[in-house]
Amino acid sequence: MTYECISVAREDRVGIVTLNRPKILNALNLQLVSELVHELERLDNDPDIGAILLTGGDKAFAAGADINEMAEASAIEIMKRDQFAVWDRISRISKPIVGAVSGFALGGGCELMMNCDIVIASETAVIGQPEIKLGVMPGAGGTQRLVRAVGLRKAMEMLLTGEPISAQEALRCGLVNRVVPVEAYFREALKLAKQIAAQPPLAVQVIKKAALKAEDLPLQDGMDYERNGFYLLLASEDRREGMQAFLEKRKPRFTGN
Ligand code: CO8
Repeated sequence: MTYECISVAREDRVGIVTLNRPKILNALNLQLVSELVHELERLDNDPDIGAILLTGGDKAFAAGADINEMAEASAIEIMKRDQFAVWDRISRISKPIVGAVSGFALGGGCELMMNCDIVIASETAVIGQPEIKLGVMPGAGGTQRLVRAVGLRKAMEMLLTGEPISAQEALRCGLVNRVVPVEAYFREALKLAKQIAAQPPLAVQVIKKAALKAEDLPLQDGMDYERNGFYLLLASEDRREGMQAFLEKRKPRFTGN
């Protein structure tokens, strides 16, 4: 499939997806989201890929849903589009997604960033949920994921004022993992994605899934879930290889089995 709104590349075992509508600050139209989900699922099914890097441009990760596409549409038309059915598939990607975020990450852009498992931000990142200023509200997880990420009070302030926060503030409240100069954010994120992609693939996916369960499940249910994953990995060939390599003082060769 050829893409118009994203570009794709690959380095070692990392699939790199770049949002690519720079003139309009990577505003998320239906086509972009559909291409993005198609590519994420393709990478998820590719055994030669161990992690995904999702990025935009230096000026904008994504400035939100494409307002041109929403401005004239009726509520019923938007409901019938059921665009969230596609969107929700992003949260079912089983491989880790590292976000490399610079410039504007607003509205749907912030929601997309929150779908990343780890985020490296540039010092220039501006992050927020400005929907209230348009007379609407977040629709792709903004109220739910932001509260979980930064806590109720901080999220409430961001959601009700619509004012964005800086990269440093996002770091303080746990919304991003690391803030680096704009020249370095992509490189840092790629380095991290490569490090994860070199880990045993089964363990990576089972750990990601279990960690995400912590947001939904009561503690004991989460512990039970974790334990099942633990036993499952004990049955893997990579577990045998990992432990054998440790005992033989050599580098392990993981196969994903
Ligand atoms: N939609 C459409 N076009 C946009 C968007 C957008 N979200 N953001 C920027 N653009 C366009 C501008 O219209 C402008 O186009 P043109 O050159 O033709 O005039 C171009 O991008 C450059 O933008 P600016 O000239 O405004 O650049 P500035 O640096 O002056 O300002 C801002 C940058 C502050 C980011 C400003 O553009 C802005 O406020 N943008 C809108 C941000 C916003 O409100 N986002 C939330 C949208 S609603 C939403 O996301 C709901 C999510 C629901 C779920 C979505 C699932 C996909």
